[in-house]
Amino acid sequence: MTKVAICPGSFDPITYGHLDIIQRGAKVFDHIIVAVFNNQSKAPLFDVDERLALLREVTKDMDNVSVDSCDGLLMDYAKEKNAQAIIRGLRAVSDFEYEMQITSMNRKLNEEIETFFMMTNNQYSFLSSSIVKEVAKYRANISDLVPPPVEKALQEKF
Ligand code: COD
Repeated sequence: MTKVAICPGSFDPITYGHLDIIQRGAKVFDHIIVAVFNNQSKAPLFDVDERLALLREVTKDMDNVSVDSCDGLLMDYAKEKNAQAIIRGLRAVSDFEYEMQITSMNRKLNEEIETFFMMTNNQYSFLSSSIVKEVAKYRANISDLVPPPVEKALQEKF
């Protein structure tokens, strides 16, 4: 059976921290679907189409990774795609509480689909889309934080 995992997130925009989780997940699962959701608690800088375009660009050489977007519930989407798993990244203890909450709710919605957590690569443990946007606004060098197309897109936004 093909093992499919969904890597859900806001990806506003994708960083090297996200990319690291996607690449590592792609070594374990047959197929990874990177799914862009609008997180209601965050006001996005990039619209969904812009985020999708950046994700497609930076994952274009990964044969078993595809990119998609969804408006609804993650668990409904995972079922529709016949996915067996959700992949999430963990950076610090502060991520744990939030992840624990959404994973418990997701399991209540569909207990067939497992959530797998991957610890961040140490070099990206401080990295988040929010921090990248914050420093990009002040024209700081972000070339080691995001792939070149994302760096360019951020420069154009600010
Ligand atoms: N290193 C490792 N992992 C990282 C790093 C890093 N530096 N930065 C981010 N990550 C991980 C995050 O921990 C997360 O696992 C993933 O990458 C995506 O991160 P974000 O910040 O882009 O995405 P979130 O946390 O905003 O995504 C939240 C969802 C959109 C997944 C959530 O809101 C959702 O599931 N929405 C759909 C509606 C739904 O089903 N709601 C019910 C859930 S209770």
